[in-house]
Amino acid sequence: MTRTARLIGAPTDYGANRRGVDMGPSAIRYAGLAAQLAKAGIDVEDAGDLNVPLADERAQDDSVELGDGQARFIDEVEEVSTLLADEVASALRDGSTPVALGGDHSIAIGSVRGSARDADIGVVWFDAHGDFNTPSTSPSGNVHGMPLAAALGIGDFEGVEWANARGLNPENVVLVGLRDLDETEKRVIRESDVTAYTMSDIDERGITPVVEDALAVAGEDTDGVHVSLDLDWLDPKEAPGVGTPVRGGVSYREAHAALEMVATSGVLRSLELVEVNPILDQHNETAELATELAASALGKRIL
Ligand code: HAR
Ligand code: MN
Ligand code: MN
Ligand code: MN
Repeated sequence: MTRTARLIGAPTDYGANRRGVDMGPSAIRYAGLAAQLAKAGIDVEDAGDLNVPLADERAQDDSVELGDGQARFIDEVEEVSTLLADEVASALRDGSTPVALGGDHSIAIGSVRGSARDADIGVVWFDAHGDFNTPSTSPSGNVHGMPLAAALGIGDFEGVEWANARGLNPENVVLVGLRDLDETEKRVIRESDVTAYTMSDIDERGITPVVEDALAVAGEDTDGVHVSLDLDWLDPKEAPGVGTPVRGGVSYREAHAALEMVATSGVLRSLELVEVNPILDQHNETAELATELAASALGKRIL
């Protein structure tokens, strides 16, 4: 059966403090995502972009309390997450594979929640960062450093209905490629039941066994896996168009190998591509890379 991918643009920068990432969906579409997927034998539907008001029009007093901490634009993040969760859940109900296009990584709150609405899911999180801060632990107040903690209901996010993903068990959450964590964030990750693979694990064991383990852990006793691809997972030499680049990331081939394994595992339920910032990019190459990796994850075959 051919897979139908439904593209859902979430043009937001509320979770980051970098303008430009809100143009990610345009850059990724312009890079030819639909054509790439069609060429790979995947049917494509485009749901267009969510209606996201510009941050500039809301910029006054953007830091809002949540629990004991502060989170910038949290009300706007809630608004976008709620819209995205509905779109992702309805794509799944229609038998399509949702492909959310960010936007900064705060959109994952909505995509994970939507993917988990009618199912028990796992999550594989390809990222340089842990995205495990809470409003109390965040050094920046930027919600793109918090979406996993939000989905899992950790700390200030406990009981925050719009942010928590019902049916997501931390034992089915796996981070891959970590290399830049805040001190308290490290502690919270260690104390949680998630599995975390750092770049050192990839150095020691190689990308293939690490991703094989990640998919097995995420997929165990679940109905499928949400794959969240933060483009800063890759080395900045491969993916310069991101807001928070960190040296020492995975290579072009390692990234492809990982996403090809996502396809062959057969567990992919939903996908997202985040943190592409065309203003910081060189000739849209990071957006192009995002389209290629999406095609790999959705089952493109070389031969
Ligand atoms: N850990 C830092 C913070 O919470 C930086 C967050 C990094 N941004 C991302 N997330 N792109 O993956 O502020
Ligand atoms: Mn991230
Ligand atoms: Mn990141
Ligand atoms: Mn379970």
